[in-house]
Amino acid sequence: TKGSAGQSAGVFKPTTEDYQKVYNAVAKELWEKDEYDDGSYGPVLLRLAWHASGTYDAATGTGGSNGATMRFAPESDHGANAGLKNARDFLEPIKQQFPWISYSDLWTLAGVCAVQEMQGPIVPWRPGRQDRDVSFCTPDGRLPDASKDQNHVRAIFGRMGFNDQEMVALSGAHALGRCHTDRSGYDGPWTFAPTVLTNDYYRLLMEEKWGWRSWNGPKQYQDKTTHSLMMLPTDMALVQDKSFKKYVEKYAKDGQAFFDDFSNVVMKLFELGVPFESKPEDRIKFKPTIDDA
Ligand code: HIF
Repeated sequence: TKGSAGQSAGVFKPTTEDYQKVYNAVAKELWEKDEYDDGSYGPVLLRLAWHASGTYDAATGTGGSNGATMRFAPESDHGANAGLKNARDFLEPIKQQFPWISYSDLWTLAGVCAVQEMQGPIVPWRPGRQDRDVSFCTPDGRLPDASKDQNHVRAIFGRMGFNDQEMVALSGAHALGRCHTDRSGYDGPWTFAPTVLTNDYYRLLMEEKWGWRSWNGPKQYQDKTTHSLMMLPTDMALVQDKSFKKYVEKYAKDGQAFFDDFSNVVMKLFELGVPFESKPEDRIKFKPTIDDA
């Protein structure tokens, strides 16, 4: 068949331009649906892509973004994934519009789009993920528990194959979005501009004074100046641990170093466990739509 976009899934061979069209469609919805939460679906889309990818276990090669198994219970019902239905539902009309893309490629592409449209760095991306059935759901407990310390952070991200520097570089994503009492139980944003990616997360960790919040919810920190920002115990672990802290200092001082390292580590996260046929040099750099907004 002649296979134009969206016609026959088996024959159609999408090009870079076709993937850019998907990117543009996600970006358009992101900008249009600006009444959600702090004014953007960007943070929750990034969290979906990360939770899809962060189930990876290097030792067994299981989990990761390949498969998009969070479409199914039990994985969709894992406590760590509470609230991510918002992101999956947001992407459903895009999937209908471009039926040739797999959910697993779409979720990670949308994560890249969210980072870039929230003024973050370009994150090179490549397709090749295939959706898998419910039998590929990962067991509960692979995603991090925010109430824990640096040993837990190292165990979880070490299992995926990350080193200390990469763990800290990734963590800057908490500049974005917020905690919701009806999802994680925690409450509030990490920064004052939760829909723009900056190195503010590191700056606040270094420069702000933090204390325990007194409330009925789970143990979390609040800033002593405005009482309107939060840090999770796992966030604070990054300045309580010497090896982590040196990278926090670095990224607090150098926003460009953060962007460069963040781009690399997010790219790596989204590719964990994916059996690509393409080569690293085939990665696509999507053009952000905010350049011409
Ligand atoms: Fe998060 N994260 N994350 N996270 N996360 C939450 C929200 C977001 C952890 C816990 C939480 C990363 C690491 C860790 C985002 C992106 C990333 C919430 C709040 C919790 C509890 C959920 C809610 O209530 O809605 C823990 C324990 C992590 C390991 C230390 C990554 C590095 C920072 C890997 C990452 O990219 C984003 C974005 C959000 C905001 C979601 C939103 O809906 O606003």
